[in-house]
Amino acid sequence: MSLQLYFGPGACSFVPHSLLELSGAEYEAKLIKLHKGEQLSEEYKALNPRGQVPVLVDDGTVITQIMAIVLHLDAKFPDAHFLPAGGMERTRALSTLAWMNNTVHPAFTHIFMPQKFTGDEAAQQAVKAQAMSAYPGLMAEIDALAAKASPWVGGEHPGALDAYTLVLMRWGGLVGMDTSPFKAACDIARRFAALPAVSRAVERERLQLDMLKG
Ligand SMILES: N[C@@H](CCC(=O)N[C@@H](CS)C(=O)NCC(=O)O)C(=O)O
Repeated sequence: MSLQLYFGPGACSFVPHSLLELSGAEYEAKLIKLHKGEQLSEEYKALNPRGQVPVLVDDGTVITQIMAIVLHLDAKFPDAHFLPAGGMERTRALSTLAWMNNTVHPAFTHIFMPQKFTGDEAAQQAVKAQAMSAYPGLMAEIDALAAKASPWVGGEHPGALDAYTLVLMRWGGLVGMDTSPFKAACDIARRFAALPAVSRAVERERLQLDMLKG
């Protein structure tokens, strides 16, 4: 078995990165420097023509998209319980994961990379401002989910929802949003980061968590 994960420090690829550490499996962590545009190199685009992280390569098969990668890892390492195993709990967890990936995450893409949406500089500021204004509502939803965690967002085991909570809360702090009202979500992020396996991913990515004020 050979596994490689292409990740960018601080990016959404932290989700599969932390899950791979939790799995205990051997894998190769391949650093892509997004700020240097390495994701746009010919070599990387031969792997993922969309020029994005994460990419998981499992025995030579390339898998992109967090939803697919998380489901793949969950099936590959069932004992790790990255998602609830079945029933309505699994359905709800998948619904939340999809919302984090297709709604909250792209809200940040509008803030980090408004140039993806318009070439007009004034319009870019408007795109950013609009996404910033959505933040408190989106974070309040994540915080409400975190407040019901027992003890993790997906239930008994730490997993994909906790990892995404950490990423999204951290991004909020990074772009100067006030994370202090979202105590339950910040608590999940800190507790997840402190797990010995996850802390290896945190250290490899050199993530600072001091922007989590809640
Ligand atoms: N829908 C994709 C989103 C991936 C994504 O947005 N990746 C970002 C990092 S968080 C990226 O690689 N950005 C670099 C770029 O677009 O140039 C997924 O779920 O994997």
